[in-house]
Amino acid sequence: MPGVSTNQKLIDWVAEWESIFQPDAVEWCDGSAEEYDRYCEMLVEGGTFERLEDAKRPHSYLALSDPADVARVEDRTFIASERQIDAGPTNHWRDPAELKAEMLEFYRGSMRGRTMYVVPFSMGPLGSPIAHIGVQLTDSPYVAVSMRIMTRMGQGALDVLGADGEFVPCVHSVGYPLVDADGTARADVPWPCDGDNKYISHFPETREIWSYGSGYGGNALLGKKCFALRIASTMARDEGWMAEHMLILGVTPPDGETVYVAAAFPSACGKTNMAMLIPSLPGWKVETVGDDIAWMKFGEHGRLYAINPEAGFFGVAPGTSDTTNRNAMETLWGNCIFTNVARTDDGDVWWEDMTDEPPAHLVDWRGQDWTPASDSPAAHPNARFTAPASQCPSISPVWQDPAGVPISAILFGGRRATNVPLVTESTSWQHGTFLGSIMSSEKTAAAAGVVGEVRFDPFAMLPFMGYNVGDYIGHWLEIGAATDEAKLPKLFWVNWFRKSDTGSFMWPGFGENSRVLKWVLERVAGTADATETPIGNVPTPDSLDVSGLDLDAGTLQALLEVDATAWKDEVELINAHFDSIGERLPEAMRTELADLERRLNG
Ligand code: O2Y
Ligand code: MN
Repeated sequence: MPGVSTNQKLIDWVAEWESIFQPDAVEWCDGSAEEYDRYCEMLVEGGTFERLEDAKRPHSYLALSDPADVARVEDRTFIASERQIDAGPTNHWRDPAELKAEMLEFYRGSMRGRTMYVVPFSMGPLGSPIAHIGVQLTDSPYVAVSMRIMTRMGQGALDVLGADGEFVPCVHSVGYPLVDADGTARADVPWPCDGDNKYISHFPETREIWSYGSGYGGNALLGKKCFALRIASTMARDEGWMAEHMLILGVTPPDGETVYVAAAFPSACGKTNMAMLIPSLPGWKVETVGDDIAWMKFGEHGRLYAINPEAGFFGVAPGTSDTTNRNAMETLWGNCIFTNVARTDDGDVWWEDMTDEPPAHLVDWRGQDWTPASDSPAAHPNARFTAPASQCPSISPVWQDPAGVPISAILFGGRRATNVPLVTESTSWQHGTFLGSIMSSEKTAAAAGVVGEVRFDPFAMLPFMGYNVGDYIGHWLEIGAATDEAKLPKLFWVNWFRKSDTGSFMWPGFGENSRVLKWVLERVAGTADATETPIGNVPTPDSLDVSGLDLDAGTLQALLEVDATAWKDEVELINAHFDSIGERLPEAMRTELADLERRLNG
């Protein structure tokens, strides 16, 4: 029903793909509550959704995926640029024309017997100058309803697009036609996909996304990783802004002004917990603007303003509890979609560590009976909740402000048992860019100061850069050169995971991380002391507020220590990491490394 849009480019594009996919019907999604309920009901009837008990989890659904379709597939994620060097050493490169020809073989007729949904969406508040519009074609109503939670989906996005607006075209098919080329029909399944035959393809030069074969998460909800990070990072490079894998917080000291902080964390570093942090420090307030992605553009007076381009949370369920993340648990009271968690006998959901004691009986994520004696987890480790951000008790009052929030500090995190202090302030934007480029996690637990296998994940963007990692680091330097250094956010490196010689975590983490935020804000304000070290400035023991914490002076010293001997080994690792980035690594990063080495040598 093209009457809902006057955008001829969009109408022609939809018609072109209709002839390729050959669906039985085309539906333009308006994003209404009535439409959402109708699609959910259809998903219940088709066996994809089970409605949870309204008394327990109102207006919520459980989906169990095909066991072959449970996570993002990095080895099937492609960056298709004309030249391989533009995708760089960290992406799977494909020739765009070849990849399109290969995928078209699968796309042709892949929606036979199905409906093609036209899903218009805005990444970011409708009409925000920082937001952008996308349109996803999909044969998955599960994707359509998930996109309504995760984005501003429907007629509002078409209205912003207008007759002449630009959109990022995203095409998606689960790759399970119900009628074959000969006209033979087959029955649908609860979670259609195409086994291991998956393609998550990005064409950064033409700003297109083509996804095939998966219905899960980042593979299928194309606004998230595909658009808001891989394609947007390319748009940002070309247009002078930033698309980053960062949460956004508003932090308010007692009787103080709110300061906005963005933070990049690789997976398994407690990013969602940090995004919804409940501060332990009396009188402090932490509010959530975003939990995963930040788009930042220069606003008035040369400062960076950030929006959360998403409207919902697609969080990992296992491990989420009232102890680890009470705000997330409260967000999930209702209006949610749960995927691959377990179902309780009274029609609610459960996952590992949600409660101290597991229920005596569950139906697990594979649809099998489960008891605490079972030898596999009840929920898949990558089981997810899809929840409206508006339901989060800590949601910031300005999270939908079209102007965004001014960012004063950016944190780079990682999971390091050794070497990396609790918090380190960079000495300049260039030095901070260097710290972001060496973000890393240790794979194996370290004992007695032995470094485990270190995996670098620059800016927590390794799987999400739409172009060459060296150019990406170069873009950070260009952003730094685009305004006065004083107007840029201050850059910090944080590590909640440093271990003692006996192998236990030295920092309590969770709400206590507000103490680190306090020091960060005080450094931004110029009121806290710091000690210079070869890697940057760390708190003086007195400047970090550890009042009321059971933390002895020796542990505090160990948390902040920079061991020059150990760091010389680290320099070797960084050297190898930089070698792997190759010819596009900005010279300034080699300079920073040489300067670090010189400082370590005293
Ligand atoms: O497995 C997936 O498809 C989800 S990946 C994801 C989801 C929400 C936030 N972050 C991520 C990620 O991989 O960084
Ligand atoms: Mn993420």
